[in-house]
Amino acid sequence: MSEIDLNGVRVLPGLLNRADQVALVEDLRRVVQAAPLFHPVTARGKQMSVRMTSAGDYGWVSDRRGYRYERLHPQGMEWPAIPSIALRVWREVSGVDRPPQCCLVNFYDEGARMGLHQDRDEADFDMPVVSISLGDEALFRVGQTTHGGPTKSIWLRSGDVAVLSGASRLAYHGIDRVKPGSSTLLPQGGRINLTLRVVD
Ligand code: MD3
Ligand code: FE
Repeated sequence: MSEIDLNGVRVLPGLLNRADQVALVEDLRRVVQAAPLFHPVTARGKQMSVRMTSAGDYGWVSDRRGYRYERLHPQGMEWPAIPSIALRVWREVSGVDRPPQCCLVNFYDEGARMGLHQDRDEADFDMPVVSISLGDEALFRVGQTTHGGPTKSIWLRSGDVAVLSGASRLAYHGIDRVKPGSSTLLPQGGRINLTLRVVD
């Protein structure tokens, strides 16, 4: 499988085979049962179109108080364990010895998107972020480490893994749109993105 470099973002197309994708979705059903998806609200009170939950020691939350990592789900329960397939991907591609402390689960249904942003809520930017895409194809955009520079785009497909490290770790990035009906992995359609992170 040929590796793609998009402004320093390493994309590994189809790293996860179909059987592993199916098994990972099955694990994620258990994650979502234990820690329901919710629409985060920004500090300005605007609801995000992406629904989220997390697995691991920490989950990422956003509400009127701002965004941060928390030990507990907004409804008070502990986050479930990170699925073993996701941990295996981290060991294969992250290049670090530490395990991830958070697996953020983003669910995109038709029309959901994520505006350009940086990921800077983690303590150590030398720790990579690893992303796993499942389900419908998504148009991923990555720019520079400063706002407003040139950007490049690529379609992320089910089974693709992206590794964000080095300079790309602080690059602006986002999801412009999801292509409905482009994958048969999720019976109800939509897209799931997992991001594995070391938090503190
Ligand atoms: C590039 N998620 O959860 S994953 C996020 O597809 C997020 O749901 C998108 O951005 C998604 O914060 C994109 C790929 C990704 C993740 C983290 C990055 C790309 C990144 C951090 C730095 C640069
Ligand atoms: Fe991000």
